[in-house]
Amino acid sequence: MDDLTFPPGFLWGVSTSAFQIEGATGEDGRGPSTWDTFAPGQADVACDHYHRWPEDVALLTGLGVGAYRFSFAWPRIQPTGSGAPNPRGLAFYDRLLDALCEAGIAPVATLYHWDTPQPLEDAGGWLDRDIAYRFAEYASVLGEHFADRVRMWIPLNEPMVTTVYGYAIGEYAPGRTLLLDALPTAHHQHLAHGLATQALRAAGASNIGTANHHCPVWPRSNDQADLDAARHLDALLNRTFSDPVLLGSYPPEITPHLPAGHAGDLEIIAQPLDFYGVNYYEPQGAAAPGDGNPLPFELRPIEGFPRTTNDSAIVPGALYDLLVGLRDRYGEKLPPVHITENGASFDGIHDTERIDFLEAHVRSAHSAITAGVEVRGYFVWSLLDNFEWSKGYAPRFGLVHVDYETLRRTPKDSFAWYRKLVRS
Ligand code: GCO
Repeated sequence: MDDLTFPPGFLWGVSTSAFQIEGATGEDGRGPSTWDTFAPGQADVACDHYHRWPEDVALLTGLGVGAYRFSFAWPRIQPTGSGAPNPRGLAFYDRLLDALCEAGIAPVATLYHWDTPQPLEDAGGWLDRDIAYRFAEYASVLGEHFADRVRMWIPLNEPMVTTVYGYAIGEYAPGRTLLLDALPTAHHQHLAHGLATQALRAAGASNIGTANHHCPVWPRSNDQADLDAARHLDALLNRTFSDPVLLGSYPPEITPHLPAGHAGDLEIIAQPLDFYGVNYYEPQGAAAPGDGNPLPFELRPIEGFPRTTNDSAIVPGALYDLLVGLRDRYGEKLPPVHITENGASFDGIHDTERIDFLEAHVRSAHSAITAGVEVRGYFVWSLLDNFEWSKGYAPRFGLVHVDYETLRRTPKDSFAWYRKLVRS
């Protein structure tokens, strides 16, 4: 990759999330989350990061990254989702952040990566507007305690995935199958994002952005019916989650499904952002719906590309299209971009496929920079093999292999490759 030059100050990092790596789900006063309910016991140990974090910080140091994106577990900080913070929960992240700062690694904090405190879900979860106000209180707690050390803040990870996988099709916690009736959860997450951004700033935190999942939608053909279906799916997966925060509006395709009175919240939702975080994995195909389909589109697999062990199509060029597309759609309203997640699952320690995947995607991002998109950072998903949600531990996304019997960490070939890239 010696032929590529990145802008000065370009941030190279890696990402993880609390539920996927921490384990220790019953320790130090942590309360149950929706994922403990949805996948009982499955992440009780995970990578045991809760106890092995010093080793993991040493891995980050060895990797030489400038930044580490992690998430706070809401049920560690507020075991029931509201009220006074749990001191032992705060203390865990104090230890982690102090060690990162000492190692010269910028902490990039996600406030919510899907582990909703179960009592809040019992009260309606993201279907209930009240959760946005609970989230803002949680954000103030974190802002007041950690603003001195966290370098970049991301209120919610991938609200699209919570709405679609969590509430529309039930593949993720809390496992609801509401189809388009899930859309109020998008609005309440946006409101939570806006209120949390205000609360963080009021607590002295700066550098606040997003981590939105973007999934370029490819129509099956150029027939009008397929193009219309793709436009609908693109509204649902992408614009429903980027337009409100960047433009203060919703795409017309989805407004009939939003809560009454939602427009009054858009000013809070469209807080100015310091960066726009993009998570990219693969495009999604779409076609006109068949008879009896209650949705205005049908999902189609992307064909003709190699695939990861998690059955994702490998399409590096779509990252370029996505970045340039965001710039073209939002223009001046698009803040500087960070690629807050990109990665792939492959097996083995000698993971040439992962190196090829990452190299091709970094090149694609670089082409977008050359085309004038202000991309300021790139974060690999993930540091460690970890709990891949409904797929369990089979897909391996790490630069570091985890033996789930012994919890031993072994850097893969991709770790050495990334270290070299970061250093150069
Ligand atoms: C995400 C997810 C990660 C997944 C990763 C791989 O933010 O999409 O945060 O939790 O592990 O995407 O599927």
